[in-house]
Amino acid sequence: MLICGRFTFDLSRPLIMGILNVTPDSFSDGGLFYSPQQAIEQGLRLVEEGADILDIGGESTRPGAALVSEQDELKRVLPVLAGLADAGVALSVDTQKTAVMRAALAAGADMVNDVNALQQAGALAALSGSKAAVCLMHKQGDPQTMQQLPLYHDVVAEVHDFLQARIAAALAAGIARERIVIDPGFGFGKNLEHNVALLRQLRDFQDLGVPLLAGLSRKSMLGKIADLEVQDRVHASVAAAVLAALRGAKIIRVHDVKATRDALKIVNAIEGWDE
Ligand code: 7PJ
Repeated sequence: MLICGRFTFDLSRPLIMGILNVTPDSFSDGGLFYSPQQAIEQGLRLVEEGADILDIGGESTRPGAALVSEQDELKRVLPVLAGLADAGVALSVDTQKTAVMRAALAAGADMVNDVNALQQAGALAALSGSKAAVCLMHKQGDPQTMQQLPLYHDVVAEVHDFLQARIAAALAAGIARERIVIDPGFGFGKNLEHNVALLRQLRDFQDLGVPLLAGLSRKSMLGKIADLEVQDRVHASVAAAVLAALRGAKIIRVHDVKATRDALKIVNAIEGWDE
């Protein structure tokens, strides 16, 4: 079960989180700028296509991305939250900033997706007093430099232990276990070998006792394996989503909601998961 603000999900089938970027530099949207109004329209399309959750991001976290000020991030995210409040799906805000978390939760966000796993000062406290879900993601280094030389002794063990420690920190801050989601953070300070090991061994994270989110959509590991440019990675992304679902992922974060939904309907039918 996952408590996610206004929603409670039973997780009897994997959920689809549709990516909604309100940024000028999100790599896999090919440099498209989504204004808040365009993002709201795109969000409604993703709901039509079968998204269960929309992940609204006003700060690109891709490798090498520019930093965004708190004011700019709020100017991007808050109108989209308001515009999609009645869309019938859970609304997640993708941010690392405590102040943005506080403002988004006050504006009704159902979830906070933090690639920094609530490590910024005040972030744990910002979440503790709400009913919102939180995604705690692993990364090594900062988006500006993280792909320069990712180094692990045992990537699966190290990511596992980091997530275990962040779950403990969240629980200690008063965030109920039923609100916590974890994510190994594909591509965040990981080379191809690291990413392959994490997806291959995704089941090793199930012992942490909270739902797992997987974000593989259009990522460079898929391009490297199948020799594909970013705009041609839809089929590879769907394959990765299916693999993640079969290894226990309960939330799949994707750009291509319709394609992923179609594929997961087949998975759900064969695995006997609820539709
Ligand atoms: C992820 C994310 C991910 C979570 C991004 C992109 C890069 N949040 N935000 N997991 N990736 N939780 O979408 O390709 O993998 S931004």
